[in-house]
Amino acid sequence: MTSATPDSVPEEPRSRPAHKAPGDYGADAIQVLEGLEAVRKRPGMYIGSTGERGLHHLVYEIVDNAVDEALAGFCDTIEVTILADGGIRVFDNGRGIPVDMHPTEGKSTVEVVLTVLHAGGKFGGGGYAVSGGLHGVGSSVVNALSKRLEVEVRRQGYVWRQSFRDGGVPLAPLERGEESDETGTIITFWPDPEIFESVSFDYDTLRTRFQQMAFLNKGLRISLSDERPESAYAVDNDGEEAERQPADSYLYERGLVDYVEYINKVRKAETVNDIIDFESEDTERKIAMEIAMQWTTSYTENVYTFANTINTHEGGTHEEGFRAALTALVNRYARAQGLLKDKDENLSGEDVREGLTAVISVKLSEPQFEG
Ligand code: 0RA
Repeated sequence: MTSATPDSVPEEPRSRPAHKAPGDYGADAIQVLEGLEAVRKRPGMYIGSTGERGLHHLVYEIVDNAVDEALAGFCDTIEVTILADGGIRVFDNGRGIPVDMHPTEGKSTVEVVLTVLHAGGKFGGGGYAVSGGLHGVGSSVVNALSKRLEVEVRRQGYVWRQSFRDGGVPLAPLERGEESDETGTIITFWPDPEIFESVSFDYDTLRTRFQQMAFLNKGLRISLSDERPESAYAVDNDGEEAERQPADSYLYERGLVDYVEYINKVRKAETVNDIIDFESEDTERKIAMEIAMQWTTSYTENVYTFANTINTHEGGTHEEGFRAALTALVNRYARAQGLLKDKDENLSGEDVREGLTAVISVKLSEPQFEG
């Protein structure tokens, strides 16, 4: 292997991993499996935990890649399906993962993306890759932690397919199938029950996250449906009993404005002004921010902040900057309007934010997260 060796894949020793790899494996393939084996040995380091959160994180990793396609302007639809047998299918209508031979790895880029750790960072350079994947480790981690994974890519006039088993072992190279003039990616995976405490996805956990992602990425449709038989619920169609599978679809053309409107509606808050919103982007430094806010007659403050679509519960410089700027601005305005006299003290930050609902979203290409 040449200079393309991912930093997380140890050069030595080259011992054979515990996998039962079918066929003849050369040194490159063994190194790839060692990378994936490292993920299987310490899943927590890559996805946080092997509990509920870690399990759901697998879905977010794949969806985040699709969201990156949307942010780059090539995708407007993501469909997630919980399959009848408990697997997860993620469809997006982006460009599709590149199918050509990778220049240094000796296999298709699809296979590289799905088997080489940190592959995500090596591709699509220059664009905004700013959705919230944990450390951006991506699809290969999902493959490593799945007992089965199937990828189907529509690109360059054809449908391309490849299958993996037991933590990322390819059954065969990427195969070219029938013709197609569409583009997009479908990744279907079945989490490994030997790794996770449970492999049962919670519909509402996924639904809530996808609604939030739709608010934070205006114009992107994200749908979720549940085909598991036990999830069906009874509905009454004009006196006739019927069954329905859970399904939801989210698309917000106004993004954060829709988010603030939604929050205040759910809270049944009485609003006092039209929603204020603005956005700004520094294309050179590849940073962007968007804010929407509205005051209500309630006494509580509801300020939600996101960095690369991850809820930053513990605040950060984006939230501090917002608070300081808002307090200074309102005081300046109040003095200019004569609402505050020279002898009056400034309004405090708490005064200014009383009853405020705001959503702040920043997108950065090189985020620094703590904790
Ligand atoms: C590598 C490079 C490019 C796109 C992708 C990967 C990609 C990955 C995923 C995962 C799920 N859906 C995806 N869609 C795309 C850039 C493609 C190009 O330059 O044409």
